[in-house]
Amino acid sequence: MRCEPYQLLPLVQPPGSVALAEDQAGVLVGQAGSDFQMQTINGMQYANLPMMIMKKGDRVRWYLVTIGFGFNFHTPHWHGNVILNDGKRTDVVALSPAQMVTTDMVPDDPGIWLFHCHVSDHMDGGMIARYQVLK
Ligand SMILES: [Cu+2]
Repeated sequence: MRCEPYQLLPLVQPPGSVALAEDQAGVLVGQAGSDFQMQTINGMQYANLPMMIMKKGDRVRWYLVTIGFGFNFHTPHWHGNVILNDGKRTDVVALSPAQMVTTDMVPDDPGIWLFHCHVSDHMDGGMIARYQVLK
């Protein structure tokens, strides 16, 4: 089964076509009073990051880091599989601004799964990717 990437939302426009300005918190927002914010994973939005592919039973190491402006707390979350983080088996971790987390996964559930930030505004802003576990 193959899943197509999410459709780009109308808010997403070619780079350079959106006028940006800093709000009071120093966050870059679209002008014209919108709450436009670009939230990315490795610079890509809305599941357009190239598919991250692994095999069932692989030892996968995830390097997570936050870089950016303003409110930069994130909660990366994996659908379908769990990670081992600080001795805890979980499917979500918390990242503070400029923090790095290294965590390990041995995927046991094949398929195409979402990997996204669980902060609602960040999901809305495009902080969504996919990964694939092959049998
Ligand atoms: Cu986030």
